[in-house]
Amino acid sequence: MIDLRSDTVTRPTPAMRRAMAGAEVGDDVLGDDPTVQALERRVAGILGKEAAAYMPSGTMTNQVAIRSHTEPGDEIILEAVAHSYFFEGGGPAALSGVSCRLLAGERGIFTAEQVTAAIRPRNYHYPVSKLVCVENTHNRGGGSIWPIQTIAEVAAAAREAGLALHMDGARLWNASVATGIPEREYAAHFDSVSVCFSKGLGAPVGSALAGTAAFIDRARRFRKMFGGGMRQAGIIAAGALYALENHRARLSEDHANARRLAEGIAGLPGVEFDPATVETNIVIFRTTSMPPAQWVARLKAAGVLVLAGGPDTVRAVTHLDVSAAQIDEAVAAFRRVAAG
Ligand code: TLP
Repeated sequence: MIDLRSDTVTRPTPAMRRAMAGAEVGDDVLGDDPTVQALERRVAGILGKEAAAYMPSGTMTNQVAIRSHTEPGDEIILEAVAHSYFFEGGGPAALSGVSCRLLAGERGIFTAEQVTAAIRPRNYHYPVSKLVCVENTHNRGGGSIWPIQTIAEVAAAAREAGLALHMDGARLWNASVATGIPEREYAAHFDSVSVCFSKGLGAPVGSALAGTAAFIDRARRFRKMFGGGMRQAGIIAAGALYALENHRARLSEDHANARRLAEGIAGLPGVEFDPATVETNIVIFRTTSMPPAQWVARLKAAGVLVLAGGPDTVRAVTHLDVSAAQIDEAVAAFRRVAAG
């Protein structure tokens, strides 16, 4: 099976497993796991932030960030199909008691004007606008990369009104590798940034939230409250640290493979999308010949796993466990399925 469902499906490499097996550990809730601490320092350094906290998932880093920036009754501004709103189980309402003001983005990207228009006037009839969230790369936008200029404009609009900014950088690594813009340059526009080790980087578990020391101190309280205080977490943090040092630059191979897939399947009967929109490792196409579930089932029978992304879309994601040769096999399977 060629598994293109997500870049979350990767398995730790033998070298990563060795790093994990040999990791020094302590009790991280008591603050003495040296490997977790090394990972947190390294992430904070890469992102140019004072501090970082390791957490079990990207969902938790986003939800802890939202909770740490807000109080119940506040409002956050984010894109209509942002992961934090669309795919995190209603977390903002349940865990932070905030309402979500949704902006319609273009492949997940919105403008400063949209932010300004969405910010509530200071009047006690309204919720208090507190936070703007940006997802870079944008998952449902097809792995789209936010132009740094647009980020700067959105940040300026938010700051002018006294709002904080959070970046869901689950795939920030992909954006940086694709553009050559260092992670810290993107991060400089945000008060907090979450990054994932368990997607393109290929570690088995974990994400980190970065920000000022005071912000991360507050976030650690909510991490504990949400059940994310882990004990000998150095075992998994070692995999994350290994992934960070060894699997970042190679993301360009995943991007090349995504383009190879996109060019191979664009124009097939029933497949509609512009392959030029594929900027990183996510390929999303509209299905016109049969419903997405049928594409998924037929591709599976042909040896390729993908996910239905919406009422008329299918998603394929490249990652370190898929080679260029397997992409060619996947394209051949797509051709067979498209031909009926
Ligand atoms: N995305 C997963 C699914 O949940 C859809 C995937 O397969 O792409 N932010 C972004 C932008 C994400 O894409 C994801 C996961 C998360 C946060 C959450 O990360 P986890 O799965 O670690 O909670």
